[in-house]
Amino acid sequence: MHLYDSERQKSAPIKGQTMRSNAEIQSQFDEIDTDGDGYITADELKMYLQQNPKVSDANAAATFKYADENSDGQISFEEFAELIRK
Ligand SMILES: [Ca+2]
Ligand SMILES: [Ca+2]
Repeated sequence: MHLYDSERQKSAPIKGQTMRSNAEIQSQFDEIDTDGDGYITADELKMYLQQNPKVSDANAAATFKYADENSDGQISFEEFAELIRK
């Protein structure tokens, strides 16, 4: 799962799966939330996205801004789930 790719390719959901279970979303959330505090920070998202070296800092920052709907500087599980389901 690549957040940045999925955002760019909205019209082509990965393997046709538009719905994911909460358990799948939770496990991915936990993978990104490396310090386990229940929120994804810009740094955590960037580290995760840049496992793919093609993702630039600007792209990571744009993805974070897009996901952080209430602009409090962190992505809650609810915001993350929204992002995945879009
Ligand atoms: Ca965290
Ligand atoms: Ca937020």
